[in-house]
This record gives sequence, C-alpha cells and structure tokens, in this order.
Amino acid sequence: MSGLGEIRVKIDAIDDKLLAFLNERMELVKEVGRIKHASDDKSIYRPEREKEILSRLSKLSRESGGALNEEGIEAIFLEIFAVSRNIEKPETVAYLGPEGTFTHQAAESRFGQISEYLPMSTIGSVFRAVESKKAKYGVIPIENNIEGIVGESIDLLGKSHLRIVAEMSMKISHSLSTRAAHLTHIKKIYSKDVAFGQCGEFLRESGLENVQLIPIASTAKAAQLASEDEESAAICSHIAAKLYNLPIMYEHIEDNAYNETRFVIISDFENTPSGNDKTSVLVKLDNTPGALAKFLSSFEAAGVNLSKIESRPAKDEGFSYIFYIDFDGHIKDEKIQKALRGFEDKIKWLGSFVKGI
Ligand code: PRE
Repeated sequence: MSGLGEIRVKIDAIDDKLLAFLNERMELVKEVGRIKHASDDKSIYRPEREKEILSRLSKLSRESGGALNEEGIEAIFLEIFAVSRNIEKPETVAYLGPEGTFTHQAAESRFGQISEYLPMSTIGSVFRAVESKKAKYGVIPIENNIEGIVGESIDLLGKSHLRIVAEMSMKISHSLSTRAAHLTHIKKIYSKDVAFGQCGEFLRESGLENVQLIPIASTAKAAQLASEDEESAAICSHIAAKLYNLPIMYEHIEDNAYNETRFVIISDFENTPSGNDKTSVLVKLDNTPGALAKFLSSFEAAGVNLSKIESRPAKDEGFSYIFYIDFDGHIKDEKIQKALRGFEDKIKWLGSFVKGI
C-alpha cells in the first residue's frame, strides 16, 4: 500500500490526463456547435443524445466492475454536458423562483452551475421568458406524487406554442427552519400551500396546528420572510434555508417519504425520436357518450401504453373537460400516428421527449 503523498501524486497525474481529455472533448463540442449553427436545427440541448451517452457509460462501468455507479456517472457527466452546451452557446434558463426553490434545484441539476438563471415569480412568467426568447429553456413543476398535477402548468402548456423537451423527477424534502429558539415561540409559519398539506402530520404532532399558517407563492420566499422575524418559521427546502441563513430546526418533516415532484423543461424546438420516448398531449373530445372510450380504444388497437390520464375543466361553457394524457412513444412514431388517426383536430401535442432524464 502506498502512502498518502504517493497516492496524491498518482491522482494528480490522472487529473492532468482527465483535463487533457476534457479539453479535447470540448474542441469536438465546439465543432458540433459550428455544425449546428450552420444547420436548420440549431437546438443545442439534445436530451436524447445525453441519455444515450449516460446509458452507454453506466453499462460500461457496470460491466467492467468500475467504482462509479449510475448516479456518480450522471453527476459528473451532466455537469460536463452543461459546460459543453455553454461552449456551444451560453444558455439562459428561466425557472419558477425565487432562488432556492425546488424548481431552482431541479434546473441546476440539469443545466449545471455555469448556465445563466432567471428566477421568475409565476409559472406564466417562465413561459413568457421563453416565448420572448429572453431564455432558451424554462423549468416548471408539472406534478407531485401526493398533490397531483399542477393545473396551471397544464393549462399554460395548452395555450403556448412551446413544447416539453425533457422531464425529470426529484425527491422533495422539507425542513422546518426558524430563528426561534423553541417550537413554542413560533407564532406563524410561512410556506407554499401544498407544502402545508405535505407536512400535516408533523404540524399536528408538534402542536403547531393552531399556529397561523400563511401561504406564500414559494417556499424560498417563505424562508426569506421567516429570516426577518424570530417568531416565525418556514417550511422550505434545504437550499432555501441556506440561502437566507435560516437555521434548520427539523429536517425531513414531510408525511410521506416518497414525496417526489416531476418537472418539465420547455423550449421552442422539437426533439428527434430516441427510441425510448414519451409524449404528452391535451385532448378535447366531444361531450358525447363513449367519446373517451373510443379515443382510448384507438390506443389499445395500436398497442400504445398510456402512462397517465387526468381531466381538467375546459374552462369554457358548461362542464366540459380536457384530458391530459402521457403515453409511450414519439409523436413521429408510426404506431403513434396510427393511434391518433382521426383525432388530429382534437389534440394539442405538448411534446415528445426521452423518458426520465
Ligand atoms: C453534447 C452536448 C450537448 C447536448 O445536449 C448533447 C451532447 C455533449 O457534450 O456530448 C454534444 C452535442 O451538442 C451533441 O451531441 O449534439
């Protein structure tokens, strides 16, 4: 066994080689950038290509018994991709802010440290930032496994020409953060209304159910408000508490340990099929008996797997509904074209994207 000094000399030598390889990779990425700028399809972010690289490397590492597992490979390579994309062209990412929200955390996990971030105050303003080209990408929450879908995101996708270009899931963990020295000193708790719902058991068990619960637009804003008043607390993310220097009193206070949110990335381009895609559509069917059954049986006949169906009020006259549907496949796949035949005027395509990256 070598001593620490000797091992570090070996690590330095490997880091030198890694750096040389990374620089060589970046030269190729610059070339990719030049080719893209000269072509019609200028989109730099190619989630399907990134997924292909991650899967190939994870398999290679597994088969060769390497110490890096899938998560480790993802952490390193997602950062490399983010740097590559910025070399091709700096990217601006709008997200549902302010800083420190779970959406911010999700955006950073995908676009890395060096992208430019624009925190927006509403989901609507994320759409406007991308539509007006102030940002190339937008990151918004679309559903939580406890609270269900984020209706506002679905409704705005229905009205916008932007497409979903990628999706990602993130475990949501809340903390009770406060400058108060003791639970009994807390008079008010700030948070997003859904977060109160997600931590109901903790609030009851801690005798906090009669404390004033004040819903705020985001959990990060809640952390900021709580940092200004010793008699208040915030239910917020770890990173929001850190951002506003707010001490964490209790961690992981959510009722359900499986609290997970799915986010989508919206942009103005269309992905090419990857062979492992998912498609989201909105469907407005005639208000007649069997209309939904007919639509669904067309999917069954084409052998297409539906992974989600949710109804939303159409918000027009009477009580008609729009259905938000996710299914396996890319809109350009023949099988999907077959399933949708005859319904073209009833659907709005929200995007086709590689599954779960
Ligand atoms: C690269 C970078 C960004 C894309 O999202 C996918 C891959 C990479 O670093 O490998 C290169 C690239 O732009 C591409 O292959 O299209």
